Amino acid sequence: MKKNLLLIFALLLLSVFVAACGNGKSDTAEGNTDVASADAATDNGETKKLRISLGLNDKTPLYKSSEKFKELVEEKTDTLNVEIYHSGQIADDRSAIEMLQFGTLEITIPSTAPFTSFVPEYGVFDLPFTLTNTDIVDKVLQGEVGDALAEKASEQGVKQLAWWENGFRQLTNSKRAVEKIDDLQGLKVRTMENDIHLGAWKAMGANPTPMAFTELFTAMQQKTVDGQENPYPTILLEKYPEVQKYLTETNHIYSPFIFLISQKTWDGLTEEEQKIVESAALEAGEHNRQLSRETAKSALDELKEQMQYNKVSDSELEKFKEAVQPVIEKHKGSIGEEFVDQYLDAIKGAE
Ligand code: KDG
Repeated sequence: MKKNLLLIFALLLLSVFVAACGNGKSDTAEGNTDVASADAATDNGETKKLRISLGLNDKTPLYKSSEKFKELVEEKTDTLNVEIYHSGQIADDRSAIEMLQFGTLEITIPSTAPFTSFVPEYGVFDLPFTLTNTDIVDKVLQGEVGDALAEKASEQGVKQLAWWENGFRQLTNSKRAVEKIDDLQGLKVRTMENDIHLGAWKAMGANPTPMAFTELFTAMQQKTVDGQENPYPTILLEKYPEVQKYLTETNHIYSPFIFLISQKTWDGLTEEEQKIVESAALEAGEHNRQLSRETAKSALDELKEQMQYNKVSDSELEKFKEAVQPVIEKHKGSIGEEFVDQYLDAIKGAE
């Protein structure tokens, strides 16, 4: 009898001990980290952990430039430890941005499109056919418009440290070649979670569906969507030719990536650490733009071997531009008339 009581007591003690330790996993409402988010910011009291959440995989210029950022930071200080999580392992773009606001994640580098839910002014980049080449892009982003946007980001509890590059977006689909605007009729195109993209593809006759990047490949594989639009490096390196047959060069939008750090994380860094992190984000951004542009060229050559490629003629593209004009007019209001005019003037000034 005494033995049984002792056994029950030992089992009770064990169950209490296990419950107190937890499983080390923490599922935040927004994301899924395999480190307890409570102490994620510090490794062991001496170093601060900077986790970077990316939507793209570890073959892309975005990931390789994040490795460059890690190298630049860790060669300058041993008080910061950078960890890179790719393919949406921690969260999709919008959830990652919310985690930065809460301070449960340190860094994310999304396209600007999902960020417009937080700062509408970033929607200028979603106005189709406005940015037309990388020289103009660099002048606009490194000028007043770029600075004004970074300033607005800080009102949302995140700090934009640098402009990186996603690139000029192109269309792919599994149904048919898109030579003219009529070929878009009824095509189920996935768009980023952004009303301007949605409105633009509707205006061109497609049947668009907004979707997080993390769900895109499966949606194409299961034919829930016919197509999507992304820059050449993403199309190639995320293996879209496995599930898409047609590639159409449209250059309909230029997407920047924005290097965002949680304001809470930023405020927890020393002045010296802030200098190191900011200069690393800027230097890795220069590396990223160069790598992105080189990769876009080589990726197109490879994609032409794997997909049926066509470029929409300039005359036909005029019909695409005409179709989206009302969408641009409509969203001047949601973005802010004055800021859109400042953006369009900056483009004219850079031409
Ligand atoms: O990490 C960035 C991606 O999550 C995403 O922003 C890429 O352009 C993109 C898309 O189509 O969602």
